[in-house]
Amino acid sequence: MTSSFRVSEPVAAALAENRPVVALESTIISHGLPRPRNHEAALEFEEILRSAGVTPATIAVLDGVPQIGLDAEGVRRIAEDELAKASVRDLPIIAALKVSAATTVAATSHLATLAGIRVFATGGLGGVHRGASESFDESADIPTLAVTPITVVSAGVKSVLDIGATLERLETLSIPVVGYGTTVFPRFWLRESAYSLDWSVDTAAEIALIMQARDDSQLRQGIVVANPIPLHQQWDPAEHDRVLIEALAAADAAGVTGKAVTPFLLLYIVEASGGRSLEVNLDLARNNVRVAAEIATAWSALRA
Ligand code: PSU
Ligand code: MN
Repeated sequence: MTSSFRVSEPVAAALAENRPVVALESTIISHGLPRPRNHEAALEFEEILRSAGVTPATIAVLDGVPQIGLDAEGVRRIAEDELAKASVRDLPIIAALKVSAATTVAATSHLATLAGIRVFATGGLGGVHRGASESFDESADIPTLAVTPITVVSAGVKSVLDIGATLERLETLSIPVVGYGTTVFPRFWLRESAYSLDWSVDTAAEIALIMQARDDSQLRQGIVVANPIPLHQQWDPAEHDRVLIEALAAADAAGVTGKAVTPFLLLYIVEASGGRSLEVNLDLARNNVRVAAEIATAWSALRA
């Protein structure tokens, strides 16, 4: 069997030696953050991991080949080039046609799992969009996590989504959701939503134990770690509510559909908030990367 993906030298060495590795996605860089901050962010997320003794594995598809771990030129490409946005269903097509693409949470989870990586940090998960009972717009992130054994650290889902419906889908698909230092599901820019969680832990060691128990029970599902932004860093709720209503109306008026919806909303909100939502987005993502580093370190220690 020939390998359908390429694992970078540092990532391969870390995995072989049971040293901690954290996967990072590229859609947040290519389609979720404005330039040039996206390039700085991609480098910074990797640096946060390295300084915690964790090997970063930023994942993207370059010229048809899935890359598990990027070099400096690869990071530059996901930040500066016009890349496609690839979810799982796009992977065979972009591989065959030798296209370059940024990977969503779903595609990143799939590729990281193929490479043997167990922990992944992102900003927010994709979920069920508002009006999904009409549009059927549910991110492939959710069903992919039902069949992909990765632990993904996110600040919940963006408040642009239908949070209640997203949590119902996670329940239906039997995907464990654990609050990290919280009993309330976070909504990305804001620490809390109206939805409480059944389970909460305070340490990375407990998440590692949950991962081990998951393996022991031979479940196929991944684990969602809901890591809220610290209160002092969250977005002002009143401004958030105002901009959100405006953004949803703008998406509706522009008639955006399909995979363009999430990038449209995110970039609209950055502009309509005068950049404030961007700072909050970066803070919550850094915070997720730090927690993922702790979890990957605890996982390596547990297996040692
Ligand atoms: N949430 C963010 N920023 C992002 C995304 C989600 O805060 O950039 C990206 C992730 O890559 C996620 C994708 O997997 O959007 C979901 O897109 P869709 O809703 O089209 O499935
Ligand atoms: Mn969608």
